[in-house]
Amino acid sequence: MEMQKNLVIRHEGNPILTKDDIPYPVQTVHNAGVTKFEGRYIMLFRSHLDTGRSIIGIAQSEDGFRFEARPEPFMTPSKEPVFCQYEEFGVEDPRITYIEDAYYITYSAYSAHGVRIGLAKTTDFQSVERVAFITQADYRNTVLFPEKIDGRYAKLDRPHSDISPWSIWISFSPDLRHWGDSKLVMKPVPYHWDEMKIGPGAPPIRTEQGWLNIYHGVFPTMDGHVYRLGAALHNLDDPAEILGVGDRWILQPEDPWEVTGYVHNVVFTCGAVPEEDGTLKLYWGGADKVMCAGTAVIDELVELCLTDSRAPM
Ligand code: BMA
Repeated sequence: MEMQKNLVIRHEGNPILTKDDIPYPVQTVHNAGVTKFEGRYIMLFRSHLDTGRSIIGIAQSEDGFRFEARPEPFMTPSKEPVFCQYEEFGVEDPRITYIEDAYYITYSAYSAHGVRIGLAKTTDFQSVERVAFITQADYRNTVLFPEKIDGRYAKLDRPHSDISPWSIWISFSPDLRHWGDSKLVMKPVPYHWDEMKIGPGAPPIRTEQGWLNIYHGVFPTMDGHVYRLGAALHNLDDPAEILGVGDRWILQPEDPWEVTGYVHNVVFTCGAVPEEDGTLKLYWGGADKVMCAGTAVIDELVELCLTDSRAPM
């Protein structure tokens, strides 16, 4: 059998950001959203405090690999009504999408009422404004498409369920606040690396063949759960239609800081940056403790989805 090519090439400087690089006390640096802003890379990263609750910090970089954290966090649980009521236990896993003229941040808001998704907005990465909660409880992993599709905004997310394995859904909105027309688009597959649950990872990336969705999938073992990353391709004009889901994972925990950490055996992405040369910078949290980066060729990920596919459900 031919050796399979690694689709994601790890950066030799991994981990690229750890708690030792943060100028205030944190226990972890992980699950970061990343985007380009005024020629630089901006990273919004999650950190556990020693209370076990999370906040979101900000770092910037010239090359996308060497990041410098700012002295203050970017988002901490809101003190303002109505937001304070749903963020008391922390803010987690930010994803950033540039739409029209602003950067939108979707994040998980934790409270005694469950986990739901908040939408915040910035134009300068100095100040940030909460817009609305865009789901009820219990939802996680919401990613926004970077443009309107057929006149509407679109998002993917992952509701919780007692009946079905946790799966990826799509919804649409006229204004980013009110969402509907929800539809299931992709489910875990039994006895497959993503059999237990799946969720969106990086915000979808436009390619000529479709929207590239880098998602996470979880496999249960006797030694706990293993989080890996995979790729799916959605129809450009009708993203509720999946054109293909790569049968094999594109990244699994292998480096020591992915295998051992705060939660072992986890690679978890909240962001990827497409470059003009057709490559992608992919960012992931290693073992819920450190930030890692790698590169991939976008066409190779698309090809995986189209030529080596498993059924979307
Ligand atoms: C998920 C989320 C992620 C985390 C992952 C692995 O359920 O809590 O934030 O990275 O588990 O622990």
